[in-house]
This record gives sequence, structure tokens and C-alpha cells, in this order.
Amino acid sequence: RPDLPNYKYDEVAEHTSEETGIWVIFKEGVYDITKFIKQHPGGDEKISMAIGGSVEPFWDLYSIHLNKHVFEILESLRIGNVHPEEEMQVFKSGDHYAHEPKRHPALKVNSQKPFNAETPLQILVESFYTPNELFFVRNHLPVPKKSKLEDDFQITGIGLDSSISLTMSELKMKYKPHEITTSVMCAGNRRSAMHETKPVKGLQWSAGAVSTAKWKGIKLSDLLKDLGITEDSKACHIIFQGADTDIESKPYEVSIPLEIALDPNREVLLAFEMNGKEIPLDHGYPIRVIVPGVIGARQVKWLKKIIVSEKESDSLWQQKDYKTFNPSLNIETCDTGKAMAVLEFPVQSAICQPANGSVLKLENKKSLEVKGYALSGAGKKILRVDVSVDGGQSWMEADLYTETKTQMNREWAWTLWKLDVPLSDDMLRKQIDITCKATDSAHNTQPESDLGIWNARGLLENKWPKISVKFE
Ligand code: MTE
Ligand code: MO
Repeated sequence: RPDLPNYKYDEVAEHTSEETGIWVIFKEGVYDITKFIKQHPGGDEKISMAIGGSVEPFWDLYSIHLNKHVFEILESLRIGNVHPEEEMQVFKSGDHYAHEPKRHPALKVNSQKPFNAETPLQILVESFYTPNELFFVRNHLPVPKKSKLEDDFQITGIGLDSSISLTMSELKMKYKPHEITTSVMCAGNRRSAMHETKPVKGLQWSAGAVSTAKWKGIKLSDLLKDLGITEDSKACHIIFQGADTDIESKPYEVSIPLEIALDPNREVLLAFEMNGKEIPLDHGYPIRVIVPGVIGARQVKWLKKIIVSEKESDSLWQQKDYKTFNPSLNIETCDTGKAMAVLEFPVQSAICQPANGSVLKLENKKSLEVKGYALSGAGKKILRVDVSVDGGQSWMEADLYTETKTQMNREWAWTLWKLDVPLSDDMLRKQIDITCKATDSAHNTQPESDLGIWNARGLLENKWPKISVKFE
């Protein structure tokens, strides 16, 4: 619409209140929805997460919006266009973080440089697949410049004569593409809960450092077998290197055991698609490793190099971070040399709705809808999620929801759960404390307290999650 002014993302992001006007972006348009928001049928809690940015990922969640009537309303509220120069953020020269992509303002930012942000809990469980724009982001380093990222990577090491350069386009022609649905979870998910028990070092994640996507790629096991790398190899580890580097030009690097990389049932992918689209820059464009059943740290983004090796990666991320210790050891006294690098993770769950601390409207309520997610490592599926409103004296069983058809021990994605908790008159008068716990297919379940699992890095917190709500 050339008759209307152009606005930059930052300008739109400043319009989030009634005083300034409430603006949103849809495709190339900027819209003022201040008047409309009051009548929004979904209530203003959900729409408020979309303001100041693009509404598109929310419309993926709430497909009710995708009709002609809504587009007509929106078009009548158009006030401008997204500035055509707004493809990338512009930073001062010399800034290592000069090539960061645009991010959706609904993400809950933990740190800007490097960029770390979680998916808001309220929308995390609104759909089985997390929209790409709202998928949590965990970056240790600056994002590499997009124009430098190409379709190729190197593979080298034991059993290979020389370094081989491969392009994804070639591999796509040679090997059958494979699709899997996995949840990616950071080992630091829910660290803030462990921090409350006793302070730990690290980003203070709530329960939103996990998201789920359908990934398409080629199986790493196909490639390795084709190159003649088998279980009999002298090598024991596969090292992955990213294109992102620190100030000494050292790349992000970690490794996984060869056994996992070669296992066709483990379905380790060199992925090139996320939820049917090109992988976004924040999530590893153009190629990222997906290792089902293990913590996020091993799933290298912006893949540049694969090394077949006798030893694990000697990087900081393999040798120092991402290890757990005896609860009585602190950052100074823990022995990182002795501890094993975290790979698979224990059974986990979270309560996402209602939000912790909410004050809810009474409205003759007979029950309260409680929603969350549960998942476990190593391919274990969720057998059951139990919910308690009396501190664990009695438990109700939640309804489970999944979109995967799982084989035994190959559940790589989360299970969403929901329960209508019956409300008694007594409960309406005081604070309601809600807790839950998940049990996986090996009958592992979550601990009530984290005293026994506390570790100096604050990893793998999985004690019973707790929230409290009140009625007005
Ligand atoms: N890969 C590279 N190259 N650089 C990184 O910083 N972070 C890892 C992993 N892969 C990281 C990486 C960590 S710790 C996690 S939890 C996941 O990516 C997060 O993936 P996401 O940002 O796509 O959610
Ligand atoms: Mo992570």
C-alpha cells in the first residue's frame, strides 16, 4: 500500500499500550488494533502476546482466525507497511552480534547477547508443534552471518582417507529424506526452580526451554554406513562443529557416542527442514543435527564439520558445562574431568496453564482446567501424568495427548496433558496449590524435592512442578 507510511520493527514494538496505540504486523502490513482489542473474542490475555510484533505465528495456533471476515476487519485497521529495509537488524560495525535475525517479541528473553529466550508457557501447550517463530532459542555465541552459511559441510577423521566435502543437495538426492517429530529441551530447563533451593550458576530458565517440531533431513546412520564407518571402527565418538565461533574463533562443538550416531532406530538427522519450512537462522539454518532423546546441547546448529574420533570433543561444552555432580559439590569443588557429559535426560513435566500466581475470575466455576507437558529422555514415552491439589496426598490422572505414533522406546516428542480439576466451595476461598508428576514407560517418575538431584550447574531439574492460583 504505497499510500501508507513505512514503519520499522522497533517502531511497531513501541506500540503496545492504549496510550501509544497497539500495533501488530501481518505479512507486509502494520495495523493499529487498539479499538479492536477490546472486543477480541478470545479475551485480551492471548492477543496481548502478539502485540508489537507479527500475529502470524499466533494464527497458526488459533486457526479460527484464518477466514475472510477476519482479514477484512484487519485490512480496515491498516495504518502502514513494514519498512522494506527491515530484513535484518542493523548494528554498529565491529559488534560480534551484527548478524542476529529478527525475533518475535512474544519470546521471553533471558539474555540478548548471546540470544536466549523461552516460549511463554501460556502458548507452549496451545499446539503440539511449536510455531518456528515461537520455538525457544538457546545460543551460546553470536549467530553466524546468513550469507556465509552454505549448503555444505566437511566430514573427516578415523576411517576416512581425507576430509570429504558434502553438500546437502547431493545428500538429498542420494539418501531417502526422513521425517521425525522431536522435542528439543535444554538441560537447563526449569533451572530457576533449582536455584530457589540453593543458588546455581546459569541462565534462569523457567519451564519454557523446550519446544517441539517436525524435522526433515537425512539419517546420519545412512551417511556413515555409506562411508564405511561401522561399529567395528576404532572411533567411538562423532564430533559436530557449528559455524558459530567465539572471540578466539573457536566454534561451538560437542560430540555423541558413535553407537547412537550409527543406530538407524535412533534416527539422528542432519536436518534441513523444521515444521515444513527452511530451518530459521536462530535454529541452525541451513543444516542442523537432531539427536532424538538427548539434551539440546548435543544438537548442533549451523553444522559445518563432522569428525569421526577416538575421543569426545574437547570443547568446553563437552568437558565442563553440561555435567552433573554430587549435590554437596560446588562450582569450585566439582571434578569436571571425572563426571560424564550429560546425554539422555530424565522424566520431566511442567504446568503451563493457568499461569503461576494467577488470580482467576469465579464465574460459577465447577472446575479448573490445568494444562502442561511431559517428556522423557532416551525414547521413553509418558505413561501417566498425575495431578494433586493437596500436596501429594491424593492424585488425579490427567488426559494425555500426542500426535506421534510411537514404537516401543522411540518416543522423541513430548506428551501434552490436561485435567479439569473439580473445585469445591472450600477451595474457592483460599489459595490452590497445584502439583504434578509424570511417569515414563520405564516407570521412572519425578522426585518430590530436588535436594537429592541439586547440582552446581543447575541441570536437569525435574522435581514436582508447583503453581499456586487464587480466585477473586
Ligand atoms: N549449536 C550451535 N552451533 N551453537 C549453540 O549455541 N546451543 C545448543 C544446541 N545447539 C547451540 C547449538 C543448546 S545448549 C541447545 S539447548 C539447543 O541448541 C537449542 O536449540 P534451539 O535454539 O533451536 O531451541
Ligand atoms: Mo542447552
